[in-house]
Amino acid sequence: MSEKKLSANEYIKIDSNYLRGTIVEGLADLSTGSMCEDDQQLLKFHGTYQQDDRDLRANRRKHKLEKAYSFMIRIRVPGGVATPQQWLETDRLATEFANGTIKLTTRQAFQFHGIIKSNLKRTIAEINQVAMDTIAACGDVNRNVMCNPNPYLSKIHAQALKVAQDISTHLTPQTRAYHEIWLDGEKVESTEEDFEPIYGKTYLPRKFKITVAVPPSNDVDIYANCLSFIAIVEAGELVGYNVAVGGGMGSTHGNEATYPRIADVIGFCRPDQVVDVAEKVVLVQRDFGDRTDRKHSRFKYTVDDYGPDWILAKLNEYLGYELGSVREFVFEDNGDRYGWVEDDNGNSHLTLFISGGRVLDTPSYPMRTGLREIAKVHDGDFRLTANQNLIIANVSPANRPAIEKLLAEYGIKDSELKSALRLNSMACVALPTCGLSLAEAERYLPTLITELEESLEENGLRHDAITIRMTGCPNGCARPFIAEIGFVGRGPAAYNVYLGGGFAGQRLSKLYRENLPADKIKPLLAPIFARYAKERNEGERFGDFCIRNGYVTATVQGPDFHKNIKAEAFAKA
Ligand code: SRM
Ligand code: SF4
Repeated sequence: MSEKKLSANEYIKIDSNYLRGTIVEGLADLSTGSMCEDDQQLLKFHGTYQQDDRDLRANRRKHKLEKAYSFMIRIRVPGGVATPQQWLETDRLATEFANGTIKLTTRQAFQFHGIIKSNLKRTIAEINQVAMDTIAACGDVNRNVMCNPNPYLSKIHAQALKVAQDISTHLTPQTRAYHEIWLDGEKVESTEEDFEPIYGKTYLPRKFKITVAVPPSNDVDIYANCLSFIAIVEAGELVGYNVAVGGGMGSTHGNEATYPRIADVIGFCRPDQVVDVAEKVVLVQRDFGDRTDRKHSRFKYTVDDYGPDWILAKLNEYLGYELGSVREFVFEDNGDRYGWVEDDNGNSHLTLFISGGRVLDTPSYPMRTGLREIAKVHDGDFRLTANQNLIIANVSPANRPAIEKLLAEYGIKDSELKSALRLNSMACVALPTCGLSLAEAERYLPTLITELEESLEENGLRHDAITIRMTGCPNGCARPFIAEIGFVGRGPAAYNVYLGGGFAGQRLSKLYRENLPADKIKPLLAPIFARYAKERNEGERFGDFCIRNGYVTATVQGPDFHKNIKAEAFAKA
């Protein structure tokens, strides 16, 4: 591997002087709305992506205009916890600089879309003024660390959140470039003055993702992450964490060397070892990840190339001590628990379904305004979930009537009004901002679910939770390959359909139909829903039912993923 030429991004990083590149000069050039190619790559490390409005592309081309360039900004929110003040500022910035919406992402972060170049610096600076930041929200570094977002429900959750925040802080890049470029920090004159103690000059081969989960909830989808810590509770006390490595979703149509992968649980560590373990796993990937081919550089491929046993041995060597044996744990689901719950302290928490994670006002549903008014009086905090939903958390008994009044006033409806299928749905951004999307997702899944709800109603399945996820391409940003029903965009209004994922996100789904036109989805699934209603075993989940009845077979993990699933799909078509 070392003989092969490094990928182009490696040289961009080496030459960037710790992520500076020519970003400052590029921002100053207002003759174009875009940045040069190399700086676009570096900007990701600073938490922003150059995009263009794909709905406007054809028209602008016709009129010989530059693409409608703008920037997406991702705000890191470790563990997904934000104060009411941070919510209000995010809301203000969405109006002032972005497209008037706030996107809650599948990794518990905020995103803005539609920021023009001349507003980029000011927006990032103002995000930092409310103690949030965007560094390492994207790029070849550790990303937003996810954590089960209900810490006040028990002391275990609070400990897990603390661990997630500690990992996040420890793995945040140290380069002063971020402060220099966006916050007018003091300029560093020579490379020697800057230093990345963990990452080094070339950072990681590719993005790296970490979660902390508290069973029985797998809402952070540990099996889809590079590294996860699974809290182990014995006799009511947190005794440590199982360590899982090598999960990931991204793949590319037609490139069978790329595939989604479920993480392996390889060991156990004490709470005080977690940050060290996280660092050393990152170092193993830094040193052994493939830097020659970005399609093969995620940690999941390092784990497959060397094998989980080798990874464990190397990790133990880097740690200087050995991980313990895996302890028992059970995950029951990977969804959110909707509605109000009360904790031991008498505070309440309300989980709200946010379709596609998009917080916006429509003429019939002024949700964003309602949440803004709630933030003005809220004495607790807001929690973003890994399912793109929102928890109004830690509402004191005294304040709950005021919050309830505002919820009613703005029609922020109870989740009970929605089908269990919808409440267990996720869609990635896709069109019009994502440059990689091949089909709609966020803008189409709600309509498709309305169609599917008709057959669920006919079969008495309205209250049966089934996980359903859609992405506009196989990068898998809404983790479709572990949903019970997954749709992955192939082209305009055409999707690969996957079935058989595990309800707790513990098993990959399998390809059931390839390149299916969107209008054929309901006719395809309606008969399966009908059989499921009649023939399922007691408590049997939809994904398990699909496997038991031969719609798909259970997944074979690893590099043969595509070969296996294709043979089956074609046999059935
Ligand atoms: Fe993602 C790239 C949006 C979670 C796998 N993802 C992108 C980009 C930045 C497109 C690009 O590179 O130009 C998308 C921006 C769209 C837009 O307009 O906003 C994008 N990803 C998202 C978000 C916003 C989806 C959402 O609707 O919530 C999620 C932001 C998470 C965050 O806050 O950090 C998001 N992306 C994920 C996840 C889920 C997760 O992390 O749990 C995955 C699958 C897990 C994984 O990483 O394996 C994911 N995104 C990818 C990939 C495939 C990586 C790979 O292994 O090949 C890409 C493409 C790439 O990196 O080259 C990608
Ligand atoms: Fe874009 Fe594909 Fe990710 Fe959806 S899955 S946001 S289309 S990269």
